[in-house]
Amino acid sequence: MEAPREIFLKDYKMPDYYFDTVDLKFPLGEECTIVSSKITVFPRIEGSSPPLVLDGQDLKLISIQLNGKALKENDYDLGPRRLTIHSPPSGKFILEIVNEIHPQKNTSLKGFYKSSGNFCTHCEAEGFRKITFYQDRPDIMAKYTCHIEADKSLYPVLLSNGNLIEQGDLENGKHYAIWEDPYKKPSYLFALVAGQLQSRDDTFITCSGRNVALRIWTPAEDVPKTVHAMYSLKAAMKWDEDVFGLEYDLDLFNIVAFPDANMGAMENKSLNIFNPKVVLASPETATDADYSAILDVIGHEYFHNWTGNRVTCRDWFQLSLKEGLTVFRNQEFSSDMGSRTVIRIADVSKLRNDQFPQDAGPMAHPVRPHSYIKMDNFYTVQVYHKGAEVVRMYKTLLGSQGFRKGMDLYFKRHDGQAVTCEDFFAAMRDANDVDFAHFLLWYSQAGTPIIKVNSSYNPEAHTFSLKISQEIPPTPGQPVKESMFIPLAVGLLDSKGKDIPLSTIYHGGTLQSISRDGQPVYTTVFRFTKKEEEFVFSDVFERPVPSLLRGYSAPVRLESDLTDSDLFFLLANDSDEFNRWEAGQILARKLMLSLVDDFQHNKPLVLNKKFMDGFKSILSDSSLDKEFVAKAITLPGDGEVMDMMEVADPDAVHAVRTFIWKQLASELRAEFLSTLKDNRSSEEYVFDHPNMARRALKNIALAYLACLEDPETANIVLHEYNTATNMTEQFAALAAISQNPGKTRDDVLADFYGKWQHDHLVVNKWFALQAVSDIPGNVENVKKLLTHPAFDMRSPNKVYSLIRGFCGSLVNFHAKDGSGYKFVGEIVLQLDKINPQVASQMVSAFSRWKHYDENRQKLAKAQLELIMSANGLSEDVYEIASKSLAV
Ligand code: B3K
Ligand code: ZN
Repeated sequence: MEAPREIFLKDYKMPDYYFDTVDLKFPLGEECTIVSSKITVFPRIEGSSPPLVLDGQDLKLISIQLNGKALKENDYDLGPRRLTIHSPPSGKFILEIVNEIHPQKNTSLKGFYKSSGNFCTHCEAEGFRKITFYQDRPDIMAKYTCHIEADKSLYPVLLSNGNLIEQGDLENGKHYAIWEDPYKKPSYLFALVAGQLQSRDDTFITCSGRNVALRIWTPAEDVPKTVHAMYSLKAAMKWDEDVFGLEYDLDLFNIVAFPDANMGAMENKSLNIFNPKVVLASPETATDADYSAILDVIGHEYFHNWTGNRVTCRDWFQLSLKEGLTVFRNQEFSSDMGSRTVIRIADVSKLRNDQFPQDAGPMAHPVRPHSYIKMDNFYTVQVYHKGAEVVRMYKTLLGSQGFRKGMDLYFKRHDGQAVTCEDFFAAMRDANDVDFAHFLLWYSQAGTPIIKVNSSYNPEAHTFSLKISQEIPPTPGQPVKESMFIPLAVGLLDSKGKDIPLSTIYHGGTLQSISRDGQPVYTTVFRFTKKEEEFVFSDVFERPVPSLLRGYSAPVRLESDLTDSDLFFLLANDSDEFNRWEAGQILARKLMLSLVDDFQHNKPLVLNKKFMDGFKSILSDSSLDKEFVAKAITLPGDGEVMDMMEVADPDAVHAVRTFIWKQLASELRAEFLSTLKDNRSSEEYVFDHPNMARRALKNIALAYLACLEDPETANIVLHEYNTATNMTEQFAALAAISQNPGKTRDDVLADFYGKWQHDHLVVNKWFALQAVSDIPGNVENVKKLLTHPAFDMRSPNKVYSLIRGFCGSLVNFHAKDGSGYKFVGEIVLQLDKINPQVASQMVSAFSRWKHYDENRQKLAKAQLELIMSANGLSEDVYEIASKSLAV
């Protein structure tokens, strides 16, 4: 094996050759597949003929021809990763290569593989090189045809990108299909699927009146579960036309649900391939969260057709150009289809629980990373979710119309091209004629900015001042940081809780008017760009309570001088619903951290009465949206709380959470019981916001009640489980029951498995629920589950449920005796032999080992060292483990 090689953004060079057309042939065999490719090649500089270097991995080369002439062995060099053709002809030429691959043996699920009897590809990133020799980089965009031949009874369905231009029968029970994609694309968007599949068919009429055939392919028995996916696809197609004026560009759009996949989904041109968990749903088997994820992910992959496929990335460092933008687009889509506030809350919670911790640890990297060993390790929350926040900031700064103008210009300039984050920035800037070059730092500087705000009111001058400072903590390779361009949305509340109309602001030596065209303005966006700045509102006639960072206008940590009573006031009154929730969360975070401190000093834990009253008033406020209430009475996640601690203490966080949870449940028992009663419904399952909100509120009440462990509530929860008519309520009741060890838990878990053992997706939920359990000593149960007949280490979904689930347990993954770390360390090494990409996701659980106490540091470090010393370690795991140890 070649030593792991780090690739740097600064080393980017334009390719020496471009490809124009690519014709591929796949006669699918039971032992192996012989891939033939015919590529039209032309040099970037006319007349030059430098060596042509092709990527290729795990391929057996059979032959190479240039312009119809076979190459001799000394005309080329074949290494484990590359094929170099020494002296290609100058000018345009035809390159033909034949090679052999073994999809049946490919357990990495990257490139071309076979699973559950069907063939499938996954090429992003750098996976096409496992299919054939190619310049496997996104700035090589070409037009493809794909000719597939296979046994007709075993593989009746043959799919690839673009349009089906020919199909027919061959001798010996075989058949063939030829697909042609009229759009140029990079190799990572190539796809091929062959197997026993059936489809749900529908049609979408585009805004220009074209009929697009829509097909969702699954094994026959799952077709009934694709109704919601089809609804989501049509909604996404319409939304992109309405909001961005983007129309689908072919007459066919295929989605395939393929059982074994490393990730959620893949946006291959006109042939999206999905993990079934984000396609298949029925009320009996999928939860509201699953339904929402399907809407989100179907939208995301569809939106890639423009943001990713028509305009793609120049190189992999630019990944956020397509991913950050497309996540932003699917967030907006889901917000328009449901509740904007609730979606925003969920997105910000994800940032705090997952993105902030990564940005503060050894794997911190900018939205546009500077280097990678294995690109697959950089499909991260930084690139996706912080990247989406960066796109959101353009919109906050430019307004909806300005943002749309920028998007229009981006497509006008770059359709059919492979471009960079600067190109996106330039389109936004030029379309709006604004100057904010400083904003580009968001792409290159890692770390979460800390913003401090101090306020003061001058009753004589009627001015209200906000003094703001920023600091960005050091991250690996970036010890010193520059100040960022931070859009800070601010409003002011009067003593009655109403928004104060904002008239003028004094900043940087000038007085600027805020009100526009005589219309009152209640929220203004500061452009905060220096280390320290002051913004002074005038005409403020009473001391206001400021509502800062409205809608979470920038991905920062905000520290302000707001008092607890200001926060309770905002919780009760802010017109910005997101900030109402936020005020409650700040209070909850403070409370949890102070109780953690008490716990660590062996002080008795006491729940602040004001907090409980605030909680109670939210719970009983019938004017509030029910899903908002459910979110508001949910405590900040473990990841978020631990991230705020100097030394993360899983035992203390677990003890405090359990304490608050139980206290609230017992003090508000009556309220939770009536919430439960008021939100039952015997109506059929409907996926819409009011019904989801009702179920969310009912389910959280149930979870609180279950922790009381008294016979009456235990019976109520069991009754909910037994009478539930949909998975959202059944699974919530199961989860509530499984908090408490004992016979009821065991019986209900067994009953649930008995009911659903035939349904893989439901069984995965059952694995995950047991894996994440904080019941002490659960590592033994999880070990047992590894041998359960339904578990399979080769299936990523099963590994994610059981192993990643286990890593989420404060008590058991972080067990003081090291049993959790040892267990996961061993699994990483086993998994690495099967599927390095999945293994590297599991090793990431150790990344923040330095954030824990000395004992845990020692135990986790030992596992990382053991992993590093293993023979034949994959580059994927090597990169995460070595970077984790390097801090
Ligand atoms: N672009 C794919 C991600 C591929 C993952 C590669 N390891 C799905 C998506 O983000 O849409
Ligand atoms: Zn994506």
